[in-house]
Amino acid sequence: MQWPSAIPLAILGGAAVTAAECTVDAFTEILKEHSEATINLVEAVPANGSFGQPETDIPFPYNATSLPPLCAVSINVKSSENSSYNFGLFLPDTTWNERFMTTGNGGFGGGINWPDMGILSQYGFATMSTDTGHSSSAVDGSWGLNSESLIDWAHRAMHGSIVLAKEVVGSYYATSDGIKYSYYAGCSTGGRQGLKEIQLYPDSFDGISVGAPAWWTVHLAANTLQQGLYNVPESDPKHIDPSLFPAIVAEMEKQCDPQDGLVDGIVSDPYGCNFNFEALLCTPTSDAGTCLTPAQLTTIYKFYNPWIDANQTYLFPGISIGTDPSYALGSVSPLGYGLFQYWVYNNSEWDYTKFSLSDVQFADSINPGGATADNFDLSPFMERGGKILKYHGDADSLIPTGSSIYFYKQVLQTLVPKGIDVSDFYRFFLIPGMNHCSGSTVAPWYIASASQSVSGATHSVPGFENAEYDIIMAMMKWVEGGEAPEQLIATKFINDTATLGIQSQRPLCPFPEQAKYITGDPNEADSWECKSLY
Ligand SMILES: *[C@@H]1O[C@H](CO)[C@@H](O)[C@H](O)[C@H]1NC(C)=O
Ligand SMILES: *[C@@H]1O[C@H](CO)[C@@H](O)[C@H](O)[C@H]1NC(C)=O
Ligand SMILES: *[C@@H]1O[C@H](CO)[C@@H](O)[C@H](O)[C@H]1NC(C)=O
Ligand SMILES: *[C@@H]1O[C@H](CO)[C@@H](O)[C@H](O)[C@H]1NC(C)=O
Ligand SMILES: *[C@@H]1O[C@H](CO)[C@@H](O)[C@H](O)[C@H]1NC(C)=O
Ligand SMILES: *[C@@H]1O[C@H](CO)[C@@H](O)[C@H](O)[C@H]1NC(C)=O
Ligand SMILES: [Ca+2]
Repeated sequence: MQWPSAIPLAILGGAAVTAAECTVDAFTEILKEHSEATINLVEAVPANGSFGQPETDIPFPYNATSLPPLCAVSINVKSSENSSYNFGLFLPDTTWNERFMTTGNGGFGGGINWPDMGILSQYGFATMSTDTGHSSSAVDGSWGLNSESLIDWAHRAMHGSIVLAKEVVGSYYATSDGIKYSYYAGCSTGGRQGLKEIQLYPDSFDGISVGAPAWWTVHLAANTLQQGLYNVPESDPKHIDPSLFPAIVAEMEKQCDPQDGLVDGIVSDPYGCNFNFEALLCTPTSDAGTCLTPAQLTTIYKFYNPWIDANQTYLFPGISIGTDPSYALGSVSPLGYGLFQYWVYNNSEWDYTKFSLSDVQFADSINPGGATADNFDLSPFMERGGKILKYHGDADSLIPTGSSIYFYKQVLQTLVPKGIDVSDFYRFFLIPGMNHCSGSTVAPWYIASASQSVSGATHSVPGFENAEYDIIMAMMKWVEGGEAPEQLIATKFINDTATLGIQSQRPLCPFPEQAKYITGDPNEADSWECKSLY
């Protein structure tokens, strides 16, 4: 099947389908065999309508807007004696594209991701998101004192929601062949959820798009805690006041921006940059407030290098060079110690200042909820024809970019010896300059993935609604058309507002290739080429 490089949206929308009524009665009938399931709500949303639960949905306290006409549904499912989870569905009316799309969550948050569902429903997908079995903000892990809720968050709510949602979607629409393709798009915890699902249940999806996956649950939290502890107490000579952070980033940009071949305000090759840390040291003539003492430099060394503990135990990669340390060094985050307090020691008073390697080893032995997505043998997913598109911002201050590189290399080490060409089903794109899941002041970052949005657009990349620019469409083209993406083009709109026009576009290349500037206007994608550096 030959796919045009621009897939008209009309191809994505299927033939007009008819659907059941958007009423509680209709869904009661659909769910009649499921005593574990209860209907929370069924609401018909008109064209250009808005839907959400802003008063109660803690991580997503705003509505999906500009919606196509659809049926919004929420269902509660009992998962054990002591736990239940909810999932939401957006079921587009006649614009259904005969495909199913699941999206994910962020941090430790519990809530249905109506906003991302809304964006994805614009393509015509029947979309689903689960609250993962609890209601909380992204940094609150206290609900994990209930071990059943922990299992729900780790994988049970996601899988149970997928299975039941597919059944509901199949019954709701009167088509003979049901759901044609099933997809997933999520970032951060959403990235972990997608990887975990295909590791446990390779048949759930035909394709997944996962960003900045928080896949190494225990080590990620341990590292977040460890990084915060590098910079406390404030009385310690090693402490770096946040007012010094801009000077640190500036020195990294000064040295590493040019080393990638183009001075453009973007450190595009943080791993290839030979950064001279000692340039940060104060000299007798330095301006105070722009440089570091030797004690402070050790903090910066630790932060930007892998965490390797006693007996050469590799714990986690460091933050990539050029990344703003404000998030991870600026405070000790509950995303770090919360896991230990509530999920490992079941003690909200556990003193995280005494944290050490033995705590990580104990947490590893518990593996709370079974959340960690570390089964690197992805061959069952490959064998059923599944495709993975993964991406990670090179300036991610929340989840070190290196953890995605580490995962990719672990998959290679598992599958290459079996004679598998990993690029046949798994491609991984670093996004230079992008922070966690989205955003950069100068770099092109927008690829219309989950957890990304720009103002002035309902979905996709306005003016470029095709598989070269839009990761959702790239995934569909790979799965349905058999054509793998050789690159993706990221976009930076002026002020991240689509209606203001394009500031710059640039290719993202499958790891370990990198985009190198060739000639012409650096803001134009075709002035760049993907090159293999290794
Ligand atoms: C859609 O709704 C918004 C907000 O209610 C409104 O400003 C806009 O004019 C509507 N657009 C159309 C095409 O009806
Ligand atoms: C959000 O959607 C809900 C459900 O349709 C609606 O009741 C509410 O008015 C909306 N809120 C806003 C701010 O649009
Ligand atoms: C679940 O509830 C039962 C009965 O209330 C209780 O005995 C048990 O300890 C609870 N389990 C958990 C993990 O909370
Ligand atoms: C390091 O290895 C030694 C020898 O096997 C062992 O006794 C020690 O407990 C290890 N240290 C840690 C922190 O795991
Ligand atoms: C905390 O509870 C979990 C079950 O939720 C259990 O696996 C773990 O061993 C407990 N931790 C301690 C220190 O007792
Ligand atoms: C973009 O935002 C900046 C800062 O808010 C503002 O000064 C500038 O006028 C905006 N540009 C456009 C084209 O709106
Ligand atoms: Ca550069």
